[in-house]
Amino acid sequence: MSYDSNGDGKVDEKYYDKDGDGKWERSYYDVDHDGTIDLIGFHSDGTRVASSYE
Ligand SMILES: [Ca+2]
Ligand SMILES: [Ca+2]
Repeated sequence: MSYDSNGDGKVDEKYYDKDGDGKWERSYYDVDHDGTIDLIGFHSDGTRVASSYE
């Protein structure tokens, strides 16, 4: 699942369900909208809001 959070036509948030159970495991964020991923989120509880980032 991908989102364009600032509406500039580029995808800047991506969410992945790696094991196909319907819950998110990993997310990638382009915080400054330059096309390069800056932040990776880990979803230990499966919700859209990441529980930790690296
Ligand atoms: Ca999953
Ligand atoms: Ca960036």
